[in-house]
Amino acid sequence: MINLSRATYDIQSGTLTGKDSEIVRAQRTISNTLGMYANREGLDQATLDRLNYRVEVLKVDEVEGGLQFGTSYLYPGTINGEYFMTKGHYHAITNRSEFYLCLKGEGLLVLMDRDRRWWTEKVMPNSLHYIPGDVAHRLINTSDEILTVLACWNSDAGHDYASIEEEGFSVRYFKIDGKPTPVEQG
Ligand code: PAN
Ligand code: ZN
Repeated sequence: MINLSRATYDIQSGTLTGKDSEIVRAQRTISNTLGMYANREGLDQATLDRLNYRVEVLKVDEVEGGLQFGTSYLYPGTINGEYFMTKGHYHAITNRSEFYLCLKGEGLLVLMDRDRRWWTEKVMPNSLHYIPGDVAHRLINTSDEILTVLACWNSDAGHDYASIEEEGFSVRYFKIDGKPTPVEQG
């Protein structure tokens, strides 16, 4: 017997298609993510209502040995000069790793180890990024189009957002003279 696959994946657009019950879709507006930006002064309602990013993920059981697969769409823009970014996280099970593959757009993948040492990788169409365990990761969109990134990670990994909410990343990226510029944080 030949069965159909559980879902299809459009490698051009990142669109995941399958049963509604098997695909998790989530989105975050700027009002949901505002706390992570350095300067939150003077933002109007239209800015707060803008989409920061959205994700679609194929639902699988969160078991040891399982794999999760999904797409992140990070919108373009800045908040008082700081590029739109994802919240960023460590994995809750600290040794769990991940691949990112960029489909469209341009940006940076910010990585940070437990000693708060940071580095970045340039994200562009077809760039493939390996994120080792115990390394915090965040996408930054430095372009004028949506940054579309496929991700595959251990389904039991979990997301530790709290550490980043409390301590932040040790670098932020601002658009200064039109160019992505790192500003180190304490
Ligand atoms: C990605 C991220 C996705 C959204 O699938 O979850 O880009 O970013 P935040 O989770 O930081 O809000 C991933 O790294 N999964 O582990
Ligand atoms: Zn992750």
